[in-house]
Amino acid sequence: MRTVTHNHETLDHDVEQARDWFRGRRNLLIATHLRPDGDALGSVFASTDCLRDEGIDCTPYFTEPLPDDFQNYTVSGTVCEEDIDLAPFDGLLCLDCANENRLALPPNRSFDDIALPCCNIDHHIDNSRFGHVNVVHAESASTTELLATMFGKLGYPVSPAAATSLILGLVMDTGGFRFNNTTAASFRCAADLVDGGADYTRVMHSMFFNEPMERLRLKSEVFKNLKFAFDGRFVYFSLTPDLLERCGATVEMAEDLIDSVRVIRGVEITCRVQQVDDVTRFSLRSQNPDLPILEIAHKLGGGGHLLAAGATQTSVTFEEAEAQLLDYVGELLAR
Ligand SMILES: [Mn+2]
Repeated sequence: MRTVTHNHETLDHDVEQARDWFRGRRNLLIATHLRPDGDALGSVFASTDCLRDEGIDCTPYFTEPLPDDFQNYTVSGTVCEEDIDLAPFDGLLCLDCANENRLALPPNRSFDDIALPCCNIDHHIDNSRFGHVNVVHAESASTTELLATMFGKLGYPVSPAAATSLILGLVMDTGGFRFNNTTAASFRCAADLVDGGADYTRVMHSMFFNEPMERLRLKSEVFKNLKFAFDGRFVYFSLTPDLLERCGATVEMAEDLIDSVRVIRGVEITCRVQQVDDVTRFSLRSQNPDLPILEIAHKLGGGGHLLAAGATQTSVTFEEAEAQLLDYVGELLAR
């Protein structure tokens, strides 16, 4: 299996570069993608814990309030929704973010004008390698799985709290080890993290047995209004502020609804079309490795993983978005 060997060698090389990069840093700003999910948050919190233990000051930075579900996982010194003085920092650590345009950075700052040495650690296959040092490994089910591997190779101890954050990311990006990005390495990683004191019970309870009634109401409305096409192989639904309001639900509650819909028998491709003001967000999933919906996301101007991707467009009506989507999905299914 030459590719596997090659990937391991590349990963070892990248991790060595990261080792040198961390050695030269005293004070890091840690950032992730906009609308952070469990993997993004788990990556930021675990890295903060771990790197602080290595004597590096760390400031986790977010541009928006953290989703309720994840409030209990935050670390001290987290900065949310505020401007921040960048002068003290000597490095920018970017986690779980495929390119510099998706980064949640301090207001009115672009990646270029921040101009800090940057280390980019991620598992998206289409990562643009925008850092000075890049540890990109698409075979990892989550960025936290990659971080766990990396911290192991670097010999950085992982505290129980950091292990909990790492398993949080792994659990969320694999949908509780259900999605087909789950590998033997994911299970080994999870087992090692539980050995290391990760609170798996707490993660599973807070993520899967703790649904607010408003979300279930929203789910039931979404299921009532699903649209099917191509003999049931494609299912999609729209989310509007109106619908959220009627259910008393928040945007964050709608985040993983697509994973409830993709379980329907016979469905191969799933899409959520979310409209807020002038912005339309597409979230796409495929159940079939031969139907890489990443291609559709790219056509819509977005990106992601082969079988889980998304895109954002402005100034399109739902009807236009729908027509475009049916076109692209039809082409993919016809292959
Ligand atoms: Mn991820």
